[in-house]
Amino acid sequence: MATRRDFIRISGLGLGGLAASTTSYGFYKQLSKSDLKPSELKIDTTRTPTYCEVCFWKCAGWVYKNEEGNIWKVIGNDEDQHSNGRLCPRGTGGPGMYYDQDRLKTPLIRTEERGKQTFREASWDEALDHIADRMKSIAGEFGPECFALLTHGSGGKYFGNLIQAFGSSSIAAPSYAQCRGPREVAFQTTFGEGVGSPERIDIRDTRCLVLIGSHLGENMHNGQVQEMSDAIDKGASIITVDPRFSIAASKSKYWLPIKPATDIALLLAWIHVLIYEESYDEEYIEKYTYGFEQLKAHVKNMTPEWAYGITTIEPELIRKSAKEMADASPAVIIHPGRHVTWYGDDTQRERAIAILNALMGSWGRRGGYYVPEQVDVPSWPHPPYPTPSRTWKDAFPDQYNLAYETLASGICDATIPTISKACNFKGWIVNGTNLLKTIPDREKVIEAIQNLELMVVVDTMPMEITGWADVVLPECTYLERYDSIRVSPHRKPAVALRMPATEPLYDSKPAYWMAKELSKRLGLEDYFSWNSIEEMLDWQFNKIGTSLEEMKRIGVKTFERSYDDLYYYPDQEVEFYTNSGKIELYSTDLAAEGFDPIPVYTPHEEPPEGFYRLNYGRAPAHTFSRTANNPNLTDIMEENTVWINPKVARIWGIDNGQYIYLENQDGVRSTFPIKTRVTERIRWDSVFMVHGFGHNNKKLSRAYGKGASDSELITRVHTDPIMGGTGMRGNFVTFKFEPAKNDV
Ligand SMILES: Nc1nc2c(c(=O)[nH]1)N[C@H]1C(S)=C(S)[C@@H](COP(=O)(O)OP(=O)(O)OC[C@H]3O[C@@H](n4cnc5c(=O)[nH]c(N)nc54)[C@H](O)[C@@H]3O)O[C@H]1N2
Ligand SMILES: Nc1nc2c(c(=O)[nH]1)N[C@H]1C(S)=C(S)[C@@H](COP(=O)(O)OP(=O)(O)OC[C@H]3O[C@@H](n4cnc5c(=O)[nH]c(N)nc54)[C@H](O)[C@@H]3O)O[C@H]1N2
Ligand code: SF4
Ligand SMILES: [Mo]
Repeated sequence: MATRRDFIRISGLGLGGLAASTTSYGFYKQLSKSDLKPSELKIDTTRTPTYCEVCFWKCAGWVYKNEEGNIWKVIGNDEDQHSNGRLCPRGTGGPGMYYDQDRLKTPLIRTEERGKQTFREASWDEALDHIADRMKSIAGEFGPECFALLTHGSGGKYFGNLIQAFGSSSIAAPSYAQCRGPREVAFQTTFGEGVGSPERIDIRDTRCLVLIGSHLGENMHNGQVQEMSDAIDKGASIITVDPRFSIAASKSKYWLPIKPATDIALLLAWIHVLIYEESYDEEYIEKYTYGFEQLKAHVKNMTPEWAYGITTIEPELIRKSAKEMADASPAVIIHPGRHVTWYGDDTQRERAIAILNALMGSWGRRGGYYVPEQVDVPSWPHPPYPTPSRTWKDAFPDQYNLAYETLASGICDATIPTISKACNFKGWIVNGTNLLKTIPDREKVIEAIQNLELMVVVDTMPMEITGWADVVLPECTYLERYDSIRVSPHRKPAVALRMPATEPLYDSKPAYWMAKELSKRLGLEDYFSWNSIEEMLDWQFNKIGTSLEEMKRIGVKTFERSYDDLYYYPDQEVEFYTNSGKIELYSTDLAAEGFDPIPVYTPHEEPPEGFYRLNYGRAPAHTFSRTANNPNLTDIMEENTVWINPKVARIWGIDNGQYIYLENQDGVRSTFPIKTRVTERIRWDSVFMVHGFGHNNKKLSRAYGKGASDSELITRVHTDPIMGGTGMRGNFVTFKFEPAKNDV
């Protein structure tokens, strides 16, 4: 591997800026409007609207300042369908991002001094001139198509406009190939539409919610967690399929502690029971679906007894849980999940989930899947974007034809000349995504980075990815900036405004400002012809019947639906956007691409002797790696633990609370030790840890060395042949009691 770039620990740099207040606040309590005592706040007009950036649920809220004018707290906006006026603990702790004194404070440019690579502080003019010059000269040699944008989060919209104006359409978010891509493809090939975010599931009115892996309660996607708790209060039953006794499992009528990697067998057995016991929705199947007879023949022998041998779930439990769903139908949701890139056959597993929902007649029904609506906000007028002569897809001829979004991992592969021939990227703009922790196979990500002529990283914190950048641009936090309008689909169409509650600290700037400034230097100013962000937002709001002034007052505006069509009417004629115009139980798209048109169970590799499957997930107080240094959230949870079954702990002589190292099947040992949590809540064949910990940058003063990183142990990736999702749960670890030799 080339080693042109050294990882630079951002240290002692950019500390000259204004010092932030380090007051520590207790933000964990869920606050609602009624908690605010009037004496503590002068009047409502001191509040400014925002939507949260601590995760991608994007809850709308209000930011309050204290009497000194410092940010005091954020609470939910009562009008908002995502939050219903309440933020989750992470959103409540959001001001910690603003107050974090480890923030990036000034632009940085990589330079070489006496043979050692380092960053030097730069002015914005210098940094932006440098980027524009490099972009022009690299594009002159390789074409503008050799630039890609890797982005996650709101400010990415403006860099997206910039890179398209420049001449490239390669824009990718890790939320597709590393997260929900297989689910979207599975639902598109079945129902002709994806699930989207927030998911179009009517948990509020459901009578039975089936969670396959989805660990709501640890996964704190706000509106969903609230609706699940309301549904339970109203008597809905929960069925959880999870090798771990999750928070959701503890609220469930049935917990199915499945052997990991065998879910497709369980799903097929459920389909078998529903069809052969005739408890599916016959009318719905008759009217709306295509391929029922093929499906019926396909699952003929896939009995609960067959699945028992694979999944370890008792046949009786499979039958009882199937009956529970059927009794509730159509007000039943087999949850599609969100982070579904597990084993490489994920599109097929998600297809089985989609089919099960179709058999229950829950798509388009109250308590099942509703029909969402979204406001159509026009873009500020600009000249047409040039048509790129190549994209990331050229590196994968005849592959991943059903991937409707760009693969972040695909861009990575297409940056390494040995892997791809037709499309090599030479420049990346990376905005709001910590790729080294996010895209699996860290070594490969580094190899791709080493092949770049230019990597610009836009971030708020000195994360792993910033250490590999050529230029680092410090973005101000979501509490200090305007951003693109939030237009997520929901039961009712709605928009939300994010505006600055205060001036940016240090020399940080918003993404829209950076993109516009770069456009001037690249001769692309026609694409950013607004004079100010306020002008653009006001124009956009005017087009949909509101104004910036009104939005500043209300934060969220909810519109009525154009039609009363949240659910299908009885007997409604529906044309689905599939080849057959029907819900495809048998997928014609998959058949045409040479894949199984109906899901098939294939066994996955088992852990070798002395190894355990590495399972990972979320914790209520953290989001990925982005919150690991947040002063408010580290107060609640400062490190992750590794869950180990007591039987296994006994064999190894491991005590609860002891620090150990994990080593994977490829000999990669965790850089840092991790504390054990010996618990019956995990099956003996797996261990579990929360993603996002084990940071190795000393400049993250709270996160450095706290816990271990699942990402570094995920060196084996099982790529989904249908859409290129990166299956990450096929890695196995064993226990070690010493650090690796070359680590200190
Ligand atoms: N607090 C918090 N909430 C978040 C996030 C966060 O960072 N923090 N991130 C958000 C995002 S972007 C996403 S995508 C979601 C992810 O959240 P989900 O989509 O809910 O999670 P997954 O990672 O798919 O699933 C994790 C669960 O799957 C179980 N599991 C592991 N292997 C198997 C298996 O083989 N079969 C079955 N049935 N279960 C298995 C694990 O034990 C764990 O309980 O969370 C969202 N919500
Ligand atoms: N091993 C492993 N890999 C995973 C997952 C896993 O569970 N385990 N989960 C997968 C899933 S579901 C997802 S969705 C992805 C998530 O992947 P990412 O979104 O890349 O997750 P983070 O690690 O939070 O990285 C976010 C980066 O954005 C920066 N940031 C935060 N706020 C701002 C801001 O306002 N502006 C800018 N410019 N930057 C900001 C943070 O400092 C951080 O560097 O990861 C995927 N990859
Ligand atoms: S769910 Fe929590 S972290 Fe995510 S946007 Fe809402 S309040 Fe913020
Ligand atoms: Mo995700």
